[in-house]
Amino acid sequence: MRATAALALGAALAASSALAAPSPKYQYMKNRFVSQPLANFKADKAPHWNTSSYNLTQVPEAPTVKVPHRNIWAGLTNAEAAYVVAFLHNQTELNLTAAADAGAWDNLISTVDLLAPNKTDALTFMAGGPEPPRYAYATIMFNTVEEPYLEDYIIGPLGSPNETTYGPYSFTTTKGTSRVRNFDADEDRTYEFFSATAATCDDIFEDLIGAPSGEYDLWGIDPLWHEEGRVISWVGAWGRPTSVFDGQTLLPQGIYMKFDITGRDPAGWKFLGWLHNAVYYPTTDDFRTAYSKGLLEKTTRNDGMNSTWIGTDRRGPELPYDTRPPPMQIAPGGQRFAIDEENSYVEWMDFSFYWSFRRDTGIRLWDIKYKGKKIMHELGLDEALAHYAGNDPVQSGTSYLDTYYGFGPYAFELISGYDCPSYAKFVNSTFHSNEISTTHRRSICFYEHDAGFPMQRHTNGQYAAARKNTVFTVKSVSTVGNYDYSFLYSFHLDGSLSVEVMASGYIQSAYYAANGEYGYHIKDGLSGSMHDHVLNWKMDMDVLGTSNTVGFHTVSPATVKYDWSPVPRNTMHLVRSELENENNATLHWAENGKTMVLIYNKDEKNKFGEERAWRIMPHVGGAGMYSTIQNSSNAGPAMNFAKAPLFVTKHKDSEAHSAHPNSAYDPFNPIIDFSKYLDGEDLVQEDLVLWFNLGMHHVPHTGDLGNTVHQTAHAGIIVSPHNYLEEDPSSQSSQMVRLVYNTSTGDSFVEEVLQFGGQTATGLYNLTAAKPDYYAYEGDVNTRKFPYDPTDPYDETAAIV
Ligand SMILES: [Cu+2]
Repeated sequence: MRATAALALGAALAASSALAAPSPKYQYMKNRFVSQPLANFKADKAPHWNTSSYNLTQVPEAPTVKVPHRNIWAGLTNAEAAYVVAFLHNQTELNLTAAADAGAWDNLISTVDLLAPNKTDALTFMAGGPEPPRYAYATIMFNTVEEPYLEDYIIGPLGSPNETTYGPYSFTTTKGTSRVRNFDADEDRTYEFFSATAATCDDIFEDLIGAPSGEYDLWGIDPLWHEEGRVISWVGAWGRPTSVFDGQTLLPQGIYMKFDITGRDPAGWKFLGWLHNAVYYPTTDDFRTAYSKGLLEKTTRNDGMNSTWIGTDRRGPELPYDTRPPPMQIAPGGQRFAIDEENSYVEWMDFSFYWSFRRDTGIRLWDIKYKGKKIMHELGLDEALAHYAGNDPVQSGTSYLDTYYGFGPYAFELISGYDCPSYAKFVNSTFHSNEISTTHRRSICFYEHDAGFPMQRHTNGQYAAARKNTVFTVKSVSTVGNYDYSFLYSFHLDGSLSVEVMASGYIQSAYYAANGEYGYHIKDGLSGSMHDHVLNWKMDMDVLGTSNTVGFHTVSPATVKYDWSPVPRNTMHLVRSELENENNATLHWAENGKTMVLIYNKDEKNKFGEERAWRIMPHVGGAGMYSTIQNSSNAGPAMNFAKAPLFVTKHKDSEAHSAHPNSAYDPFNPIIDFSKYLDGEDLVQEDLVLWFNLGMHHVPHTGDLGNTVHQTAHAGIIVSPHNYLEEDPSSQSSQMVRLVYNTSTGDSFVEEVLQFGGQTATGLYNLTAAKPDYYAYEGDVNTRKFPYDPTDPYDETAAIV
């Protein structure tokens, strides 16, 4: 009986809901199509609005701008780099050999770059004080000794030859010196040792993996290990692609060798064993005996050297209609931002900033202003960790600290129409290594693009309104060996600034045998090798001055007794707190996104009494990533910057970067140990620096073949004004529309279209002009610095792997 009644009641409800469709609760919305017209508010309409169509034949010239002050962060000019190199060669005690002639036992200059002025000096200059003198630093490799090392030297002031001095540079280290041991100074000879050892088992190589060892490349762990005072290298055999596609990192072969390469005398080096299919053989005799007894299991070969799957060309059935040209972006109004290219300065809408380019970390932004007020002094990458794991020692022993290789040398020309729209403004970048200055043409791009969704929209019975969401982006891409990292800095009309990194290119993979715990089996003989990417940025914010505080506004559940309610109510409220000192400044994004992280000057409140703040938050790619491994056997304290999503420190000129590229030489004695920056200093109303990490936990799956795709290998952070202005600044944009409905008839046809001066392009567009000329690529420009002859540059396009 009860069941029947329930069914009857359900049927009644269903009938009722069918009759009464969902409707808004607001009375106004229920009477959406009113017979009585409401006042159609158009008071803001100014007579000067020109909503005419835009004539494509009259695209204006690109705006130009004169830099407000000299770019004190601009990289060394070729002449400055040449001067520094010549100056150092004149210092006989350094005993330098020209890099082009240097062997394993010669001292040489490896890198020359600008030593960016201390913030203290930069702020003095921007306040009208003296311009800071320019200094360079050079990393010198001292190889003439039994214990080779690298050390940074400071050289300057530049431009005043009589005053120029030099000396070891240690000011921005935590170690007290930039000197670091190089345990791999004889890599050419160690490779000979590896090869000769492998060749002793060529017959086994041939039987197991189809060719003698000389057909394979041997490389492995990075950084090198130290075991009981000995320097250890593990190498594995990697297939050599026979095509142009350099997918070697997809071709591990499953044979590994362990070496002791301590010291510089090859007589002291030792071969320590073989590893195959998770079985370790301490001697070649052991390995050979096992082989001859048939105890070596023949595992599936990873034979892709000549296969299309390691390539990137199109394959598989064509997709429907996919050969037709897809939608594309054009810029019919021409360039809507102003650049001073010579001084590396740009203005877009209410933003302005300078940029620079470094060998170690690529593009860097300086003195970022919004609406005439500084919001950041410095924004740039400091280090990128890729920490692998695996059943084999090569994957287990790989923790790339990529600034060791540098992002500057691998920031090649961008692909117009793919990396950046063809209408982008492309500029060059230059770095100075091995006494050669190399310019990568068109390796940084600036462009506006449509976000694909409006910044704002609203409709009601009387109007429909929406605002364009045009984004301004600065981008560069570095192909560091197998991986391609895209770096994007984007500026938005609501005042937001976002930082994104995307990864593509070839994964570094593992041989599949016994690796199931460390990755997916993704191809015959191949396993994806799980790894963490953690990329660390320095973001030196100055919000309405340099006295800043980090606040946490947490959305928190609460039970509250109100006067107007007889019983307590379960609700939520906003709980405010502040970050007091560096002891608590290792921050994690709160679960459920409940805590807003704000930075503000407590003395600068808006007229409602709220701090004029900027909010920093994860943007794309989920919550902030940080390293799974907190106490790495590979990278030690050199990766202390990677252990949490966000840190806050008190600015010090001596704490310029979170990492040093040469720490990778000896990561357990890092030149910069970031954890030492967190030493308890007060953080309330101080000059604060935020250090955030972006990255991904990358467990490659079949979709990573042939290349990882940007779609999911994408992480970003965004900084947005938060009670900083009195309302949304994107309402200033002319690029919006309001459709005014004619309500007098009760119909919703459009009576008027308001465009607020924002012009719309019409007419014919020459798409041929928007088509990139891919044959225009000219390669790098290289200038040898020692001996230096600016009239006689020589060309040598560098290989990238
Ligand atoms: Cu990856």
